[in-house]
Amino acid sequence: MKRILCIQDLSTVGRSSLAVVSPVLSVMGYQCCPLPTALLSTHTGGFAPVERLDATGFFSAALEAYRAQEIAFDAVYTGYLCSPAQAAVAADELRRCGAALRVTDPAMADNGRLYGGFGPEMVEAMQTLCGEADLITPNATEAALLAGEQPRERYGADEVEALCERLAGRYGARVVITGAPLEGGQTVCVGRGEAAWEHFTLRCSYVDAAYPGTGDLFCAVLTGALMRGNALQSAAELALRFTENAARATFAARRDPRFGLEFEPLLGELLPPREEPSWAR
Ligand code: PXL
Repeated sequence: MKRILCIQDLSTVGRSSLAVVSPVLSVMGYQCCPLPTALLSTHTGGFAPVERLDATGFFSAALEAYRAQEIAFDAVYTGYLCSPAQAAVAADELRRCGAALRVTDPAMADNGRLYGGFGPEMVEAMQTLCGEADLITPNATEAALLAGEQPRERYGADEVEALCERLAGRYGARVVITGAPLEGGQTVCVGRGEAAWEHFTLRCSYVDAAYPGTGDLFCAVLTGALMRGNALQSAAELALRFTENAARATFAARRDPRFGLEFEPLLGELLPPREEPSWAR
């Protein structure tokens, strides 16, 4: 069974980061090794007060412990990190790990703004981290920041594709930009693989609410699908449709958006394709 090291925070309430990524990767048939970089009572997208326990010392010591025992991972996946110092530890791990797939979800901003507590140093640290990854999955705001540009409210379809291209060139990585708002109201997910045939634009509809942790859900499904051997576009298609369905169901149920996407009833859709039992062959 493939083993995936997931480096991000554990926020108990609100469905983000490890609380989303662990169940998704487990149901997809992987051993998820959740390495918390911090413990939080909730994510920071709307709850207050937020209780936090920084675990920078712990998570870098845990990485040392794995190395000392030569515990290897098939993939290493980094998500929300609490500080530039944590991003530097994560970058060092990506550099040294030797995993076949290194995914960085540069979770630091959305809707044109950095998340609370982050400044330009966090953008710089994420830029360095992205330079060590094979795949990066910024939303439209993060994509602009990673390119050293001002986030914009709306893009033309060609402009998102060009932004994606600039990121692929700058970071030498495959890129999937999510949630890019187009002029005219549509939203797209744009991908750049290694070859031109891997380039794609997928369209989706958005519900009229914002759920923290949506990007985490998308990236977890994308990572799991890639590890099944899917091409970038079909992996992104699965991740997009799963996320879209979870958003629709959550919106229809009129949940408090701070609690995130109610994806649990849909998890069965992510089970690995079943092999026929030997007696049926
Ligand atoms: O990736 C979303 C996320 C993860 N973790 C924490 C957050 C957020 C978004 O607000 O606050 C702690």
